[in-house]
Amino acid sequence: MDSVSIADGIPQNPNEERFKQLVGKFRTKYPDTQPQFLCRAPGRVNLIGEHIDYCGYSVLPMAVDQDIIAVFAANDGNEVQISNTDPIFKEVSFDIGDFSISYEKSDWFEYFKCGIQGIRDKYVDRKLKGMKVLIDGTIPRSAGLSSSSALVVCAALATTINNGITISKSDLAELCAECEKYIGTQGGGMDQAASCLAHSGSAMLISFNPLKTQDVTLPVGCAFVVTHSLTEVNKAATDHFNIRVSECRLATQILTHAKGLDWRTIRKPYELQTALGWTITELEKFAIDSLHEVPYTLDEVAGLLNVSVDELISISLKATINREQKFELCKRMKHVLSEANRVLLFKQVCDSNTHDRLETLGELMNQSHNSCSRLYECSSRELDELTDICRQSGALGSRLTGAGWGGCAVSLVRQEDLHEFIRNVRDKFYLNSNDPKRANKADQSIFPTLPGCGIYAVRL
Ligand code: NG1
Ligand code: MG
Repeated sequence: MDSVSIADGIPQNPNEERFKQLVGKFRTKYPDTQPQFLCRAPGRVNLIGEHIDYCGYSVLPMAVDQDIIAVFAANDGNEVQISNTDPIFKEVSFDIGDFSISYEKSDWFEYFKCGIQGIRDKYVDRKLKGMKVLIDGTIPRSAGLSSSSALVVCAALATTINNGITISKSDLAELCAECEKYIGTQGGGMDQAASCLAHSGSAMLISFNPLKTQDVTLPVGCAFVVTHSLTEVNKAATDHFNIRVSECRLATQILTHAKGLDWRTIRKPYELQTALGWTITELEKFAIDSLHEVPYTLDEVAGLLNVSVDELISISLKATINREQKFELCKRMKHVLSEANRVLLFKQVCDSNTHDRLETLGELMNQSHNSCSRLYECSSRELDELTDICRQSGALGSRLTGAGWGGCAVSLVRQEDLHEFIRNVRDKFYLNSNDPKRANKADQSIFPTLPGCGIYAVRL
């Protein structure tokens, strides 16, 4: 089992100075307590495969250097005390055996509670110890780079270490994918798997049912650049994300029923594809032939499945669903199934030796963005503008990354064009726009990124 190993002492690495400073800050914050451990969980940038992990399909992200770090020590009693090096995040304390998670406000520490809850769920018979924790994060928030999952993973990891629990990285990833749902978003498992299982130097193909990762070597000569659109969306506080998850589920259930299979148990496109023994493309064709372009009402879906609207809500949706909600089933399936194919093609091209590899990867990324924007409708005016500017500035491909509706884009750029690309995008999107916020944030909003490593822990 590939469990999380704990190194003795702060390792010599590019983070060494930051680690030492954090340990110093912990001592200032909690003067009576010796810091015992440090653990770290990275964010990720998704190169391709958007909004398909929760449909059961493989995705292709890589971990980034930006991360969440926790320095911590056991408490004598049950109390968990958490503070953050950034003073905008308020401190809290609660009882490790008795707390609730509120997703109405989605405060930063609610994600930390999710991680602890995941460990409580798995190790129900253990009495967990309290801890004093100092958190430091460098992942921009609500930017599609998985700051939320990094915090959940970091919390779950700290809780295992604080209680002497050994867990494999895959189990930790799966547990965190489940417990992040306590915050209210019905995500797949991409972010937690990337954070737990990444290897430095490689992107990764993540497949689900069961969770598996394969390292993907990116072609020599390409660079990936992340650019922030400087608009944010809090997925836990809006319903865009969960509506998309519901649309994929309802579409699957209608198609499943049309094939005479059990729509109550088959809820993800991948499960239907497997049950039918079809290829992705065969399912895509069937979906396009079967689903109409006009959005569906709850009444219509319930009628197609021969149940009442109330029954449909209790089987497939949340009780809080707005009954007037319209569901775009055809467009969403077209995106999911074409995107699932693009991920496999992207992997194949990375593994091949063709001379035009970079152009092909770029083209797949552009197609992915188009599909996210037009079919999945998870882009934004700013992200469309930013990705256009990136393409005009020399990117071979550019797309939104993460859930979308704001946040970051990722672009594929030839190594030799990198500096000029950054200069052009900086001028066009940030400095010469009419928005002073963009000019002020230009420097922190563009960064090239290499595939980073996954979680690790240090005994101090
Ligand atoms: P971000 O970008 O971190 O909000 C979300 C989901 C992923 C995946 C992507 C879209 C969570 C924790 N993360 O990521 O599982 O569905 O959107 O591809 O819900
Ligand atoms: Mg997130």
